[in-house]
Amino acid sequence: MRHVTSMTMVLLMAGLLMGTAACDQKADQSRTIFTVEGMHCDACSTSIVTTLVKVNGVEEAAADHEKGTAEATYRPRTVEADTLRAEIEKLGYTVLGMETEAFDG
Ligand SMILES: [Cu+2]
Repeated sequence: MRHVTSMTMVLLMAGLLMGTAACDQKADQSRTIFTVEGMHCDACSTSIVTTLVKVNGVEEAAADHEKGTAEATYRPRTVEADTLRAEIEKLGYTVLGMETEAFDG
């Protein structure tokens, strides 16, 4: 009986440790889709893409002035979505929304 109890404890502790590790670990890659107000033509979307890809940590960027969206794939350990939002707003556009998804590996 004693043995069973300690085994259960060990399993519980292992579960807790794994849970903690998963929470601390940032994903390797994130993608954020920005809803952008103020893009009117290809030059607008191009300037957003050009600006985003220059940011350290950004791996890919795209923008669509017809849909009013821009998106970036980046390393969340290096750069945050808020930084990218600030870069877009520095160009004179307004970011109305952000949606981020994280990937592992
Ligand atoms: Cu334009």
